[in-house]
Amino acid sequence: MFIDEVTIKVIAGSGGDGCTAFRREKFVPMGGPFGGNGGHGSNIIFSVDTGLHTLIDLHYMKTIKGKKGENGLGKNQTGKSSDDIIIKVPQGTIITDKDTGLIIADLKNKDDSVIVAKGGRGGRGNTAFKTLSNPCPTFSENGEPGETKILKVELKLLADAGLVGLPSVGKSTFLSKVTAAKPKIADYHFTTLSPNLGVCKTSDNRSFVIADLPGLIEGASEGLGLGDKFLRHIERCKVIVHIVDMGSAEGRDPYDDFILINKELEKFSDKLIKKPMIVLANKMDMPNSEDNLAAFKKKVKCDVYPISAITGENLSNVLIKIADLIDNNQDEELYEEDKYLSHVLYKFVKEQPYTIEKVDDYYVIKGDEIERLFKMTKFESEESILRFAKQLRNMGIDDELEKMGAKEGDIVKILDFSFEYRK
Ligand SMILES: Nc1nc2c(ncn2[C@@H]2O[C@H](COP(=O)(O)OP(=O)(O)OP(=O)(O)O)[C@@H](O)[C@H]2O)c(=O)[nH]1
Ligand SMILES: [Mg+2]
Repeated sequence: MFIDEVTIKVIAGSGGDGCTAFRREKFVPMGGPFGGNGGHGSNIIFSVDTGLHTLIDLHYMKTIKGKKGENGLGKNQTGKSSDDIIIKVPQGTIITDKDTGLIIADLKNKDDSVIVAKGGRGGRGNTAFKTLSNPCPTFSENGEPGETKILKVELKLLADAGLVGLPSVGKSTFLSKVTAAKPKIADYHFTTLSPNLGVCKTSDNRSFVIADLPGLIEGASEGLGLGDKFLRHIERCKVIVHIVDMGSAEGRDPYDDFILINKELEKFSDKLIKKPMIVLANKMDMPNSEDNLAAFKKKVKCDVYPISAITGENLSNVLIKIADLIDNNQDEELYEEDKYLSHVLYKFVKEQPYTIEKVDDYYVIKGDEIERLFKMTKFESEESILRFAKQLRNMGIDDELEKMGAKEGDIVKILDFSFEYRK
């Protein structure tokens, strides 16, 4: 099965918790704090594997979860960090954050990889909080939660040349003759249901990647047949190889076919039709093909290369022509469907520190920063609660509550925790 779009949830590992411990040794009086920091939680990384050509593995995963870092230990020992989770994806995978709509990465090179969700840092142990005014803190932090994101993962195959044409014109036969790929070939329409890739070597030792795509029909750009689902894979090809059937066994006029396909390409996106195109007149071994070719050549303005995919006639010459066209069209913009994709937008959305809303008689505080601080606080220690209260004050939450008319004893909620408001 060929899957080229997947929505998936990623939850990076939280940091390990910090440790509260004290030095107790026989001849060391007042040993002081001795608790180590937690380890880092696992990052979730997407990394290109050139052997993959579909997102099927992700399709079955649904959620990818990282591991928590190990907790800190006594004797100031730092917890072990968790290994990163590395997910292999095909070259040409584009990852978008569904909440912000920002593209996190466009993995177009064969060594590309990106952290899609960062693991949390380890919570600090009580040793880390030691100061002159507080030489023996009795609290430590929980680990930072790992980032959680909903990702849209899309695959836009990266091939140098894309084969287009009506069904049964011989696209798959061509691919099978010029590469080692073994696509299904048959005399009925829509034999090819998903793209096939092959690497082709020319007689002068150049190589390029060809994508064989399902056949296009009238209305393909609006979704008819296998439709627009596959046209987007052509968006990233440098060159379009347009195959026309000169045998006209089905009684079709090759010129009408040629115009029909071009119209669909243009309707899908005007960038497609501007791509360099090479026209191959196939099935030249058929009885009427010479006459058809002569008529066809009179009507079209571009060069037409006669071939027979079945007998192999003229194929090696044509490959040289395709390689030339690819080499002469290394201009990024021509085959980059969206300019912004060349500058990937990494996260720059400012997180909202907090919002306060009055719901019934409660004040509900929400926000990434405040919720993170909350999760990193261990509420079992008095000192740690006081520290949290101070952090709220420093963020201006106390002032904001007062402005909203909060009175002594009113209930304030953060996540599933409630406490009383005190001035
Ligand atoms: N005589 C002749 N038949 C050919 C030639 N190339 C392909 N065919 C035949 O045409 C039929 C369709 O070939 P495919 O390669 O499956 O065509 P396709 O364009 O990939 O078709 P779809 O995948 O359905 O879009 C098969 O029966 C092939 O044997 C050729 O050069 N000469
Ligand atoms: Mg085919």
